[in-house]
Amino acid sequence: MEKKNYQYQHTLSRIKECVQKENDFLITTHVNPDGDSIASVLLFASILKHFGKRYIILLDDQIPEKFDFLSGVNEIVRFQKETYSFQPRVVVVLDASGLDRIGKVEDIIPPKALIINIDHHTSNVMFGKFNAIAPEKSSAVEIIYELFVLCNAPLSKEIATFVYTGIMCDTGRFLFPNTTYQSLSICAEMVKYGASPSIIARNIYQRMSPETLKALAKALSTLEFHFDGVVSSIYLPNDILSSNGKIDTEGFVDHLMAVKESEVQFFMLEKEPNHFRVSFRSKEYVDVNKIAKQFNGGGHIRAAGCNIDGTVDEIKNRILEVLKKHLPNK
Ligand SMILES: [Mn+2]
Repeated sequence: MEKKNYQYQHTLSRIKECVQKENDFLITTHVNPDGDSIASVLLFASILKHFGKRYIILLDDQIPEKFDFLSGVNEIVRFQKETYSFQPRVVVVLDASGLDRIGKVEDIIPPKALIINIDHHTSNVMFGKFNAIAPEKSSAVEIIYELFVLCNAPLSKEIATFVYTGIMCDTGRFLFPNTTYQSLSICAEMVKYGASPSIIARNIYQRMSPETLKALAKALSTLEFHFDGVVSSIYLPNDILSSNGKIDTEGFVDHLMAVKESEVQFFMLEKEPNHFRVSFRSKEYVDVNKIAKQFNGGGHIRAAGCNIDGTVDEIKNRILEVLKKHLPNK
């Protein structure tokens, strides 16, 4: 453990040196960006600003509206087909377990670019020249905050807000087991520097569009329990999802955790007809990273995801088959 920790600290120092020495950075993160990934790109950009570096933040996805209160979010460029004249020397990939998670941005990485990989997913495949991977951390932003401190970059209310937001989102509002002494201490420190827990929570959790709440109601109406209630599932069909661009399904699966007996929860979102994004959660003993891996996905022990093609019933049955092997006495 100590050796691992030494390695991690050493990698952070090397990343700091790289940031000081190099110029022309491309910062990116995974598709379907969440609070942690958006906070991570903005926090990393603030380190580059501190050193006066040229950079671009490029994502193969739109930023959900609920994050529009984060300062600098307008700086994030959405990937489009046109070729970029900007040639990055360093590509910074945050909160992504593999390059396949960053979508089309992967295609424009120059072969000679240095890759910095900062992540907290157990399933990270170490694709960078520098890999600062710490699955014990609550979030990617927690790791980048350590780098931020190491770089002596100055804290402000805006930056404190990024860090608090990232940790709040990835700990499921401080409910998941990754809510640790360290993550809470950092959040307390951020509040000292001006981050407002109530304003942040209101921005992220209390601005849902009516269409999203209706879609949630629709998804919950598909609720099914399996294996005596140890597993529960919901789905949202594509016709509902595509009927309105304002539907944001992040966090839908978390509602299933409310039932005492439910250990594993999964949500099948039909992103395109017969193409599903599946999100898994678990509470205590099932490693859902392993379940998602069976379908070429991954993530964390308690939260993971994958893409599967087929009809909703086919997919559900395939998942239940795999889950059965991971449940005691089922
Ligand atoms: Mn994360």
